[in-house]
Amino acid sequence: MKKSNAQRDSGMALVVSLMIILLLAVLVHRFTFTSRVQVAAAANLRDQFQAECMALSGLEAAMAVLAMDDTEEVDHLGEPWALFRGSPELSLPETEEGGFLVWIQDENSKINLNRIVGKDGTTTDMFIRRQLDRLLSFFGVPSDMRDSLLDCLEDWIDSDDLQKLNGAEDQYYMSLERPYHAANRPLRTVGELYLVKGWQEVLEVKLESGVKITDLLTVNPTGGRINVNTASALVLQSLSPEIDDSTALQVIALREEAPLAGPQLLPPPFRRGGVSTHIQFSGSLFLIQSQGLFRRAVSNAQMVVARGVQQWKVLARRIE
Ligand SMILES: [Ca+2]
Ligand SMILES: [Ca+2]
Repeated sequence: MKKSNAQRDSGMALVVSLMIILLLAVLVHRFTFTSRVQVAAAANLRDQFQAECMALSGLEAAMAVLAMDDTEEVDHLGEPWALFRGSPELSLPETEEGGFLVWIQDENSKINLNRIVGKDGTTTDMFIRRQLDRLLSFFGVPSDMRDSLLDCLEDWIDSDDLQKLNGAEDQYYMSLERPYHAANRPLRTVGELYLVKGWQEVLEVKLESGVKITDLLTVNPTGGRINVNTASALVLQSLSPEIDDSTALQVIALREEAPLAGPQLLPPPFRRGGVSTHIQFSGSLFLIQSQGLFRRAVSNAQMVVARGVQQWKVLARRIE
């Protein structure tokens, strides 16, 4: 039996209506989805902003704790700045309040990499070179490789383009698959060592204690002296081949009894020529690391501050 025209038309109308409804349903769904994504993105952005504010608050709180330190001639690990951790009780994820975790480190507890090259930009500071050489040996780097790593480090920092015996200048770096220039200036971050020939491997070495070599190095302008009240046993040992691990532990036991204010109580190797002019008993530069947390958002901030006359000076500040 043939369908009448009217029946055919109403069938078509039904199909068209269904298609329109389907199209509308798809559009509404898309619109709702986009709105939901936008709402979630806005919430994430808000949480991230809150986390950043928390990280910045951490820096300010740390500055306040440092400013309370009224013994600038002695800085040790029992002082409030060294023990300050921020507000860990508030830092649990999913809390409305959020919080910040803070670590303050004395940069004079670390070896200053940039000091291996003198202020003139070309000469070698043999004390720092030997100190770095010993530190590398503690991380299991063999002698010939240490020579090469230190030559490459000097070439990277020194202003000239003259390659040392085992070093590397532009000639090497520009021949790489992804070429780049030697910096020919002081390092700006410890992480820059990854660009220096041969260093990547040693940067990834972790001692049993969990310590990495980068934990013991700085590029901040400390002046190069080591604070014996805050330096780790490895950094103390790096000062001289005469300081073995038992001598370093002896110093740590001494300073735990009472902070050291001068060289009088230190074992003899610390009081000899070269070493005595490379140690101090306080910190001049401090690194503040702050982690802000809000719900699931995390933000990291860093600040380097120098102790000046009656006030602290901010040398660098970075938020990630
Ligand atoms: Ca102090
Ligand atoms: Ca150079």
